[in-house]
Amino acid sequence: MTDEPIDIGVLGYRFMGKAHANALDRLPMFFEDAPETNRHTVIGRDEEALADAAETLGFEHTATDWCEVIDEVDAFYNLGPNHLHVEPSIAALEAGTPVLCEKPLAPTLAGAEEMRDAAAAADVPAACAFNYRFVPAIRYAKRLIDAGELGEIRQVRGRYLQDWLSDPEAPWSWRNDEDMAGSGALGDLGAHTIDLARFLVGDRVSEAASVSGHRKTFTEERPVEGADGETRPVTVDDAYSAQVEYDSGAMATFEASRVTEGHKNDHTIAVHGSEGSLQFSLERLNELEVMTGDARGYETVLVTDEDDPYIDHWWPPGHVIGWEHTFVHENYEFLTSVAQNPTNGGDEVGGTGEGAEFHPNFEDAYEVQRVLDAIGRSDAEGVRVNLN
Ligand code: SOE
Repeated sequence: MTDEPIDIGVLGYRFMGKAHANALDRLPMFFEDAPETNRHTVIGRDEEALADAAETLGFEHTATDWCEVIDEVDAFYNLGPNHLHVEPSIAALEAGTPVLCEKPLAPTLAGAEEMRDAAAAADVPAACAFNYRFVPAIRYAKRLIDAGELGEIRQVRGRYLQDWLSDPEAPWSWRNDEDMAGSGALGDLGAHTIDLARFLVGDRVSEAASVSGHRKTFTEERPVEGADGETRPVTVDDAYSAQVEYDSGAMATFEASRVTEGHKNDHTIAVHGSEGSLQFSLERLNELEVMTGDARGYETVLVTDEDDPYIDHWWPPGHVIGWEHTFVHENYEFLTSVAQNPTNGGDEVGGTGEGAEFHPNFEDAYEVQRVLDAIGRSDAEGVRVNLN
């Protein structure tokens, strides 16, 4: 592992910028073996806002052109809107700079394919930030599934429900625009669930073989904030639902919505096998509901023991952790893979968690994007889409 601090350049400084900067701040305090990092440059368009962000988030420099940064830093974090994922990430990889890109990988399948190919050619870590893989209870669930505790996997049910677009007067943003976002609830939220299902049961059910999907836009126009009376069209879905059949014959149902009254950040996934079931809800992220063996119902397992994934890094066992910790774990794994990469002076052995090869990588995220794309096509064409 290289001893030099990893210089990080970050494109974007709002929600995800803060989540990752917070993670970088926590790492040396709680993860003693995490590589040292240096918040080098924050990139954006508005110089005044950038200066504020640099101060608040602890970056040394600001830049308005990502082209000038990708070669200067040891890791490039692409936290911009989805339409900015493709070109800067590929350019960074071509410059030999490891990339951590927010999800979904790209607005379109073609963009995701280009990114996957660039990552395959680059030989440096290329990570997609599906942060829910780093919830301790999710990793605990994967251990149970991998150990065969649920038997043969038959069904997965996943939903991600929010309500922040429920009000038709909620302002328009890039997340409502197909060119910038690619899709709505489908890519923004559904990508998380489809990735999580793949993470949990992918080794047992393989990839999605066929998909049918449905998307719906309930509010066609939204007001532009600060522009009296002006509206812009909503060109993405407010909600989607889908049915997936995996190569193994296992089936999944997925849904997400940004207009579900009464649900704030309700990401729930359940896995049912021939010998047991488990279910997880993000709103109770320290818990896992498990039913195995001869049990006649679910047992609530509090995943806060010192043997549970990542828990020994935090507080004395039994103390709960939160949403922001998923970003700390994700950064820990990604930065370890960067430090261990031979092209960065690392030795490619040892490591923590997943080891030197970081997952979810661009290949994983491309597989998710194939499912997103198939759901979109199924809805547009009114047919079931085969993926094999
Ligand atoms: C959307 O509301 C959003 O912020 C997503 O973009 C994130 O990926 C999700 O984790 C929380 O909700």
